[in-house]
Amino acid sequence: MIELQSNPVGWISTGDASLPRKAVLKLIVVGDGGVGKTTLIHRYLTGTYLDQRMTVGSGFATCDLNMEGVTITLAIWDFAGEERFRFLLPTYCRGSLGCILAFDLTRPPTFYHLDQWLTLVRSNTDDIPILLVGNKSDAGDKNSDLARDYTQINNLADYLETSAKEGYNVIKTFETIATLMWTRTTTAAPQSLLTTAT
Ligand SMILES: Nc1nc2c(ncn2[C@@H]2O[C@H](COP(=O)(O)OP(=O)(O)OP(=O)(O)O)[C@@H](O)[C@H]2O)c(=O)[nH]1
Ligand SMILES: [Mg+2]
Repeated sequence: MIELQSNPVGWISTGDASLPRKAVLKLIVVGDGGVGKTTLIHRYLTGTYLDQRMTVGSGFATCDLNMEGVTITLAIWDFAGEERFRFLLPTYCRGSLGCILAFDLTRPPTFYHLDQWLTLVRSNTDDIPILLVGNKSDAGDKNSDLARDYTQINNLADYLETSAKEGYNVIKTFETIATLMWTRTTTAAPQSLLTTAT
């Protein structure tokens, strides 16, 4: 359904004047330091694994997706997980339409810190879909039951286990959240959140 385009091809006409021809959807990626957020994004955008250094402040990347015949730009904001950057989060959340909330399957404390992240995201966004991701499935124990319970109790969109190292479920993760964001945007969000290219 969604096609990653490494070279954006400009306009795709939908034939429906009511739909924007190009939209920018802001996605935030949050979770404790070292859970693999930057590695996941890098894997998704390049298809390769690269050992990452700690993010300082935030990182930013975009890619174009084709959603129901409309080209959308996914603007991916990669937030540094280290505690000392936490004060930046409210600003960083502004205008976001979706969130990947990640923890590390090899480090249980990163799971127990999810509440803090959720509170921060929810108090600075407007009821956006949040996808829970347990990363490093190549190295950690599966934590499905606990994480699925957490997903349900906290009304999160879904839970996926990933390996940025091996590429497991990485494309699915970004496709899932992008689809949720697109659906939410076209059905509920104010049109002002869509940037129509001219
Ligand atoms: N085994 C394994 N290691 C991973 C995986 N994903 C990331 N890593 C490693 O985990 C370490 C941290 O990854 P980062 O992507 O820098 O983590 P981050 O969440 O962006 O961390 P901050 O920028 O500090 O918030 C790196 O050494 C990665 O190579 C994975 O799926 N499996
Ligand atoms: Mg990082």
